[in-house]
Parts: sequence; C-alpha cells; structure tokens
Amino acid sequence: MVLEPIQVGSVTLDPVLVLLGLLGFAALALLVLVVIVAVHMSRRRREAHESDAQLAELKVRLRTLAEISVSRHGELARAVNERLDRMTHRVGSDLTETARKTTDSIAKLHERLAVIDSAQKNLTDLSSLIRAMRDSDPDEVYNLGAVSFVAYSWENAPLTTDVTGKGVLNMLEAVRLHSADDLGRIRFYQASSSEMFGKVQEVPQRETTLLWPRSPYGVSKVFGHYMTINYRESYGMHASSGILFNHESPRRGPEFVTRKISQAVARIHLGTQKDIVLGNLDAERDWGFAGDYVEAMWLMLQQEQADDYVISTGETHSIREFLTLAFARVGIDEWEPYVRQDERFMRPAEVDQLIGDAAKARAALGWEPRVSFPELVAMMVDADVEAQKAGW
Ligand code: G4F
Repeated sequence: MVLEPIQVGSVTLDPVLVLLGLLGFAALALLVLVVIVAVHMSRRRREAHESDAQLAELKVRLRTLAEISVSRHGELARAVNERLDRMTHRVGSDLTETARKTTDSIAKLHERLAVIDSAQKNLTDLSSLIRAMRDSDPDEVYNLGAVSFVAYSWENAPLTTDVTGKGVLNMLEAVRLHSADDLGRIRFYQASSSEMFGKVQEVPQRETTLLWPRSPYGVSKVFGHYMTINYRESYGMHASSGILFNHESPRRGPEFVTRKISQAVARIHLGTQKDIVLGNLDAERDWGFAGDYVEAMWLMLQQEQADDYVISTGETHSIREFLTLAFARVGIDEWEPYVRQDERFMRPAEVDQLIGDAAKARAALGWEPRVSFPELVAMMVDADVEAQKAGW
C-alpha cells in the first residue's frame, strides 16, 4: 500500500514520519501511566505496611486488655477485640483511618479502665483483687468475670474452674476483707447462670429447682452460686446471685450462636458469605435482651435484703426458630440451603431446653423484660447488616 503525503496548509508531511510520531507519543503516554501506577502502588504498600505496624501495636495493647478480660470489664475488652478483628478485613489507606479510630477508642477505654488495668487485676489472684478493693473502695461489686464460652470449658476445664468457679471465692474474700467490721457495707452481685440447670429437673426452672450442670462451665457456676449464698449466710454479707438465662444483644461475642447467626445472615444478604456451619439446631433457649437483664442486676443490689433471682423471659425457642426469624428479616424465607451442620460444633453433653420462671424477680424487684424474641432477633440482624455495610 502506498501512503499519500499529508498536506497541512503549505506544509507537506511524510505519512511514515507522522505514524512513527504518533506511536512514539502513545509509548510515552503509556510509560507515564506505568510510572503513575507504580508510584501509587508503592504508596499503597507503604500505607499498608504502616497499617500493619499499627495493627501489631494495637494487638499488643489489646493483649493488655485481654489480661483483664476475666474482670468485670471483660465486655469492653471483647468489644475492642471484635473491632480489631473486623479491622483486619480492611485494606489500604482505609485501614490507616480505621486503625487511627480504633487507637482512639482503645485509649478511651484505657482511661476508663485505668484503676483496674494499672495493677493487673485478675480473678485467680486474690491479692490483686484486694488491691482493686483498696484502690476503688466500691459501694457495689458486680462479678461478671468468667470463662463464659460453654463449649470452650471442655477444652480447658481446670482454667474454667479457676476463673469461673474459684474466682468467685476470691472476689467474695476480697470484698469480705475490705469490708472489715461492716460486712454488709459492700453489696455484691454474682453472675450465676441458667447453665447450672443443665439436665433440667423441673420445667420451668426457678430459684428452688435442683441444679444438674452439664459442662465444666456449669459446674464452676454452681460452685460460685453456692459460695455466694454461703458468704451471705455465714457473714451476713449483702451478696446476691442473679440466675440469668441467655441474654443477647448486637454486642454479643461472635462465638455464641445468636451473634454467629446474625452476622452470617447479614453477610449472606450482602453476598459476602455463602453459608453458615452450626451444631445442634434443636437446642432451645430462653433468650432475652442483655440491656433488660443488666437492669435486673442493678435492681438486686438496691434491695434491703440480698437474695437470689431467676431472670428470664419465660419463653423458649430453638436455634431453628432463631434462624427462621433472622433469615426472614433479610427477605430469605427458605434458610435450609444456607445452613450446614458439623460435628465440630456439637457438645459432649448438651443442655436441651431452658425456660425460666422469673416470678420472684417480677414480684420483688418489679422487673419486666421489655424486648420480645422477634424484636431481639431483628435488632441483632439489623445491627449486623449496618455494621457489614459500614465495613466493620
Ligand atoms: O450461644 P451458646 O454458645 O450459649 P450457651 O451455651 O447457652 O451459653 C450462654 O448462655 C449461658 C446462660 O444460660 C451463659 F451462662 C453462658 O456464659 C453463655 O452466655 O449456645 C446456645 C445453644 C447450645 O445448645 C449450642 O449447642 O446453641 C447451640 N449451638 C448450635 N450450633 C451452637 C452452635 N452454639 C454455638 N456457640 N455455636 C454453634 O455453631
């Protein structure tokens, strides 16, 4: 093919030279583009590296918090842990911003935990609890500390016994010693649990129901429960025990079944997870809203006389029912294709059904649960959908 010369005004251009010029220009543009992309990627890598360093530092700080996770501030430590966990799913400069925000919130938590954290308080260490009493000189003590994941208690029964069981005795001793001659001065709350009913001997379960725990966790809680009663009867201490049935909220740890489901449902709804693997779907629990239950705990310590109370909704629902409501909340009516069962999540001994009778708490404390089961499921799923959308 013969190329005609190109005429631009009075100038005649050689077509081959024009073509070569255009190719040269394109190559130069490509080179500039490659350099820009390389610089950008190197900056992203540097940012990611900085974020990794921040993450590493955060994890060290988190370990400090984890050390006190057996204390009554365990919930806060878990909240930070969860935030950090979510953070590791973020990438690039976004992570830097997230890391900064998390550092800020950890710093705030540290301020709030200063007294407890500074002396490394620990439920297995009586002397540290005595120091905690001396430092804070409290009017009320709420012992929520425990190895609280029932499934884990089989993996480490001795640790569970030391923290969840003997830890209660240590707290009671610390309170008793600090109270000196005025043994009713400090009001003490022990977080007992419906797990103590285990292989239930009566339906519904109440304060007088025979206890038959089915896990090292349940056995440890029975020890703490009776030790609380014993200190009340032996020393006249204002020591109350709340036998709380399962209490849930969007802040529940993701290892527990309700939150595991609400988080998975949110991810399945948004297309970032394909299914969920669970254990026994037939177990039934009396699930209430944690906020309502905390109010009951506080009410117990405002009474003239210390006592023991069952705190429950009086309704029981299976894991299947929870699944049905949770999936329906995001418009999925048939949940079966999204759920698999695996032996890994089955327990050596199961608590098949729990349902509590909170008549005593209703009458003596004027306590009522406010959030219904469908409202609780909706609250948890909605919170997780929002959290997932926000990238947490
Ligand atoms: O959510 P869960 O792990 O709670 P669990 O064992 O009832 O204990 C919780 O409530 C107690 C109050 O009664 C507290 F004392 C205790 O600290 C904790 O807060 O399991 C609930 C049910 C169980 O029957 C379990 O076998 O759900 C069943 N389940 C089925 N699949 C599962 C799973 N549980 C978990 N955690 N993970 C599963 O995949």
